[in-house]
Amino acid sequence: MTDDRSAQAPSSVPQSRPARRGFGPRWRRTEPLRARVAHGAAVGSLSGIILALTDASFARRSVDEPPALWAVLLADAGAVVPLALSCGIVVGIASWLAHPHRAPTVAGIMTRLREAGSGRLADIAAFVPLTALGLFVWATVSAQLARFLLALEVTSQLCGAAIATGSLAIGGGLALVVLALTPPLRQKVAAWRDRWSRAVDPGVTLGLALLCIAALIGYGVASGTVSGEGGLLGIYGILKREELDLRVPAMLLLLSLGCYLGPALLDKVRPYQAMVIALLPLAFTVQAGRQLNRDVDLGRLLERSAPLAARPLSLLRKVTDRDGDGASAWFGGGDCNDADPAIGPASDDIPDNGIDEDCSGSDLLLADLEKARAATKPSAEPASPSPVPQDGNLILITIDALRHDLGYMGYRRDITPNLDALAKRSTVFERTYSLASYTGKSVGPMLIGKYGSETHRNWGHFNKFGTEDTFLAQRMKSAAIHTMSVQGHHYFGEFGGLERGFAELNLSAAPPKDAKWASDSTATSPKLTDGAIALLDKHPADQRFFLWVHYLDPHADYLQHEGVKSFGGSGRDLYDHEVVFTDQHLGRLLDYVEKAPWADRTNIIVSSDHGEAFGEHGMYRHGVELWETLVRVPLVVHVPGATPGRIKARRSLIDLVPTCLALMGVPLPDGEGKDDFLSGVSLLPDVFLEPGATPAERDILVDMPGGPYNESRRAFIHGDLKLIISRGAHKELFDLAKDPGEKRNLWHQRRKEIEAPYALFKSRLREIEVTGKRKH
Ligand SMILES: [Ca+2]
Ligand SMILES: [Ca+2]
Ligand SMILES: [Ca+2]
Repeated sequence: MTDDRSAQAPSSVPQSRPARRGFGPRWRRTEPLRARVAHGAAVGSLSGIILALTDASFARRSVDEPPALWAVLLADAGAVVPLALSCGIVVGIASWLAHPHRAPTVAGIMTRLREAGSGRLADIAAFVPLTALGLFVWATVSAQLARFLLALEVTSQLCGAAIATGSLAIGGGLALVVLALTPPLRQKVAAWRDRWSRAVDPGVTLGLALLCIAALIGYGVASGTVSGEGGLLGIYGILKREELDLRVPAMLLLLSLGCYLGPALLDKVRPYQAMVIALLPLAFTVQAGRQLNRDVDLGRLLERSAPLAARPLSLLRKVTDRDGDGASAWFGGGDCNDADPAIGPASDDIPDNGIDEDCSGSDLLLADLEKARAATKPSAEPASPSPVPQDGNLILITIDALRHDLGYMGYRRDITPNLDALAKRSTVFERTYSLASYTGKSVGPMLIGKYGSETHRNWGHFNKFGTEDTFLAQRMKSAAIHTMSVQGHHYFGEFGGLERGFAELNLSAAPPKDAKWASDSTATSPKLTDGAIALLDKHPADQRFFLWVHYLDPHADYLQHEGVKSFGGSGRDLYDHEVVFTDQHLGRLLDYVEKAPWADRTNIIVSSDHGEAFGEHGMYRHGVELWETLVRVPLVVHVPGATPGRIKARRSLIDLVPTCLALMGVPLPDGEGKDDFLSGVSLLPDVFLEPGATPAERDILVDMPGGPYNESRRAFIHGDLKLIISRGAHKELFDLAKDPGEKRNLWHQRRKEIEAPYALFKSRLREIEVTGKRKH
């Protein structure tokens, strides 16, 4: 008997020749690489269109009045097809290396598995499902171990080492268990063969094991909490988190799987035909290049809400930016002259030179600028404010991620009884804006008294600040005021400058210095209040003091606290529970202060560093954007002797430092020093506003410079118009009075109302550009 097939075939039949290329056995024909790549690319391209349909549906669902499906689909496909096509080519090459003879199919893979197990089928049928179950148990136990270790107050290196070691040990142990269980299961499988012949099929046993794993995960999702509590399988409860977005990994996985198994279906299609099928959908990309120029809002919709199209769209803009000014002339990039880097949407428009440098649609007019200048001339100083006690103290309380819509603002739940009581005897600023939408870009500028772009900072996500900038505590300390800081996180304690000027720093509530930063996994409010009371207890009685406490608990992760009112186990419900918890401990501090002998000369300010989103604009948590929910914060200013009141005019935390200095009688910088200036003004005229008088309207700037993980964002509010500028270039305009949800972009209709006021405001900023390696 011979296996020499070439000897049996006519010599003229080409497939009988030994293969010259490829890694396959020489006696079997190797499919040309170009054919597999062409087939993979065709499958990728076609899958891209199907995925774009899903992606476009996600994008449309995020807005109340979505554009037509076909319009979103066309633009989405334009961005997704090149990505899917590339994926098809890469997977095609990988599949050819793994299966050089023919494209893989599920049936083919199973056949190979059975062939490999020939004679040992029962072994394989027992080993394969046990391995799958073992991997599942390993992943589950390791995740639980990590959850347990991350909650401990140990350094992140120690924690990482413990997780790695524990996970390896668990893996080793489980491998032994799988090996030990294989022989008895093999015997069972062999015994079952008499009753059910397919029992020895590894495909069947693996399928049963996967079903079993799916059921266990399903049970874990149903029974676990969003923090992963609820027994071993409870860890899968974290899949219920609203902010967990698995859409992109799921779509990429499906795409890769399609590109891997799809080429077998195109067996009969010639490579050049497949290539035509692959390249034709790129017409969508060419089309999207123009379509997104006509409909800029559609581009913003894809950037913000299309999980898959956002990244390739940004890449397409980058590769089509010819003059390197950061803006493309295509895909809604907004560059009106892509041959001149001085002209682009991020440029400043020089007035009256006949050139529209910022590509807004018209040249800026000097007359409009003058009109804006005249409108912002400071009005006459209000009547001198009621005397602030000259022997006063100041307690500044900031609460991380605290939304503005609290109890005293009419929130439906009674979550801040203690803060509400303070608000009743204070001036409440109802519309206050933070300086950015996340801590690392908002707290520093707030305590320096300059906008983010004006600070001397590094290119960090959590900025460090140069010594050129003077912090509030430094100014207080120079005025012989005793300065104290109580913090639950090292960023505020000894990282980048926020500690400067504090004579006493209490970090007893903070986890270890290098514990993970992104989330807040331990409760700190009790220790923060204890720390603050301890410092106040022993502060020198003959010295005036400034105390800053930053509470952290409302920051994600949201935790459950025993004995505290509960509203539900996730999302806003759990956040509200954290706010109640924080308010209780804030209440303890306020009670202590009220009973202190110096209570009637102690000013108290409560505010926050940014808001928090719960699905508004499809966002959860904070950062990235500057929507109202992210940047509106509470501001309660209690000045003993001042009549309580409410200020509805918009205000910014840029005014915090001048207000604190005015309250404490510390002189403001004269503004003559190059770096020694403050960009805000004191809020005391509002605190001591005459009855019936109207507080002055002021423009608001929320200024979040770019960093390694965030693009630059700026919001400028003039009257009721809010201009949002993304990456210095893309502009959107919303009318907050008529459209508080910021849904309808009015840039093209009403840009002239805000262009000159913004140009004027920008010209007054003393910006410092900081760049660094962009991470994607
Ligand atoms: Ca350009
Ligand atoms: Ca111009
Ligand atoms: Ca212009």
